[in-house]
Formats: sequence, C-alpha cells, structure tokens
Amino acid sequence: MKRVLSGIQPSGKLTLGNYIGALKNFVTLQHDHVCNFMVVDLHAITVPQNPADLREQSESVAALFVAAGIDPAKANVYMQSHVRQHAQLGWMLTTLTSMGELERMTQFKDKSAGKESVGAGLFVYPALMAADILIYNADLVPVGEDQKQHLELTRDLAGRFNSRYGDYFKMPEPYIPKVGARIMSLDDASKKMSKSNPNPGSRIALLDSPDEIRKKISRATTDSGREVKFDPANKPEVSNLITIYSQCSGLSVAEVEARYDGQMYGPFKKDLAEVVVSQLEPLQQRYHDIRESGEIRSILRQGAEKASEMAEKTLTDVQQLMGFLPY
Ligand code: ATP
Ligand code: LTN
Repeated sequence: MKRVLSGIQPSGKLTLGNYIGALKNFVTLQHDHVCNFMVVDLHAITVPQNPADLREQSESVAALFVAAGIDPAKANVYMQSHVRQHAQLGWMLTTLTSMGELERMTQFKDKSAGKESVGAGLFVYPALMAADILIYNADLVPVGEDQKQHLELTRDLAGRFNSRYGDYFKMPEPYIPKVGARIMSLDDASKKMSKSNPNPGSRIALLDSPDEIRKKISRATTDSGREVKFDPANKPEVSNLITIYSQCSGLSVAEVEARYDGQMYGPFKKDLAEVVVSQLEPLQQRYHDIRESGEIRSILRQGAEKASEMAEKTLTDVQQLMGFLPY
C-alpha cells in the first residue's frame, strides 16, 4: 500500500478552503493507503501564536480531522511536535537547502511581505515540511495548490540527499484536487481563503453557525454582471462560489451553471448558503461529540506512538548515511 502524509497548521479555525483543498481528500485516501495526518504545530509557531490559543486550536484541528471522517483506526492522527524526529530530520535537511531556494518560496514572500521582523523559522519552514514527508517515505501528499512549490522543493531535497549519501528517499507526489485546490477569499477573489486572514468575513470556518454562514455568503463579493457562469478569468468571485457549491453539493460545475441558468446572484447565493450549511452540519455535530467525549488526547497519543516507530527508523538510517557516530 502506498503511503500518504499531510499536515494542517493549528494557526486558526479551519476553513472551507482547508476542507475542500485538503481534508476531504485525507478522508478519501485513508481507505486504500497507509496514512499519517498531522496537526503541524511546529509550523504554526513560525509566526507568533498565543500559547492558550495554540493549545485550543491544536485540539480543535485534531477533532475536526476526526469529525470530517478520518478514522483513527485507519489513519494515524497526531501532533507534529509529539514525533520529535521531525524536527531532527528537519535540521539535517535545512543543511542541504540553499538560501536561494528558500528565498524563492512564494509562501515565504507572502508571509514576510511588509513585516518589520521575520523569524528565521518562517524562512526554513519548507525544510521542516520536507522532513515531515520524507521521514515516512511518503508516496502521496494531499495538499491545496499553494503547497505545490513546497512539494517541488521536497523532491529536490530528496534527490540531493540521494545523490550525496546514497539512494534512500522516494520521490513524493503532490495529490492536488482538480476542482477546489484554491478556494478564494469571499471578500477578495485575488487571495486564497485563509484561516489567518484578519477579516473573518473573508472565510467560512468549518465551525461557523448556520447564520454566520448565511451572512458571510450573502455579503460575499460578486461582480456587476448577472450570469451564474464559471469563468475564473473574468468572473473570479462568482466562479469561486460555483466551485464551493459544486464541492459541497456533489454536482459538477456544469450542473451548477445549468441549475442557475437565467437566474440572478440572489437566489444562487441563498441556495449556496443552504448547501454549505447542510454539508457542515453533520461534521459540526460530530465535532462537538468528540470534544465532549475527551477522546482526542488518546487518539493523538496512539497516533504519535505508531508514527514514531516509522520516523525513528528513517532518522537512524539517515544519521548512519550522513556519517553520524552511532549512539
Ligand atoms: P494560514 O492562513 O495560517 O497560512 P491556511 O488556511 O493557508 O493557513 P494551511 O494550514 O497552510 O492553511 O493549509 C492546510 C492545507 O489546506 C494545505 O494543504 C493547503 O494547501 C490547504 N489550503 C489552505 N487554504 C486553501 C484554500 N483556500 N483552498 C484550497 N486549499 C487550501
Ligand atoms: N505547509 C503546509 C503544512 C504542512 C504540510 C506538511 C503539508 C506542514 N508539513 C507536510 C503536507 C505535508 C501548509 O499547509 N501550509
């Protein structure tokens, strides 16, 4: 069975973008792959986090993994920081990464833009992500479009390691959905929907109440036209809403267009809100049950124990290949 690894940062409340671009695919892949899904707290601290919020968000993201349908009996669910080998391999891969490669990363450019002081962790972030993936020799990495560049760097680092120290790492492939790999902000269709955007109106959080969802969708920007037509270049806002509709209803983009042929944005948005609400309601119910049961901590512990075994083996092999003296 092929191996799958992915992670989501506990840097805020998970959004519909995280769900459609990543989480939904985690759930699909768990049935016929060996899966590791992490809450990547070490990555989250590359920008300042309030400790109490980080703790709460970490548990919340883990519970959302399970609420979204990840079965801990099928896939390991755990905290990145609980498997200490990630940070160790991350350091080793940092030494193989060039400054120029890191400077070209668009996520770094976006997140550091306009900041007076930028942490070095934000800069070396992609080397830690490469370690997350390579430590399990993952074949597939389900992510949204924005992570493609990090995956390419991971492959370059794997190749560099292999040519210097001997063929060891497999080349991981990104697993990016054809539709929904880049859900855009509701207030600005030139930016991706993001959980750390300061404007909560820019996103739908998975735990938003039905009324919040209705309000956010009714206020979402559209254009001055009137056709519900999928045309990302000329109608980016409406196309984004059609994508969300399609992903939450199971209808194809063409079917959504056909359903609203000749109708205005008002009725389309009203129905879209109900489609999103009914997609999220069962997930929210399961989320609250899981949080109340208190079972998430033991799920995380068991996940970390299993993942550590695999990670420790890789780390030992890498140390040996790089010439570290055995313990
Ligand atoms: P932050 O705003 O803190 O950077 P984020 O919302 O961008 O967070 P990440 O934790 O960086 O989320 O991403 C988790 C996963 O969700 C990644 O695979 C990422 O590609 C995917 N993802 C994030 N935003 C979107 C989006 N708008 N559309 C589709 N996929 C997304
Ligand atoms: N950089 C990713 C989060 C992440 C990740 C990973 C994704 C950290 N390690 C390993 C896939 C595989 C992001 O979503 N911003």
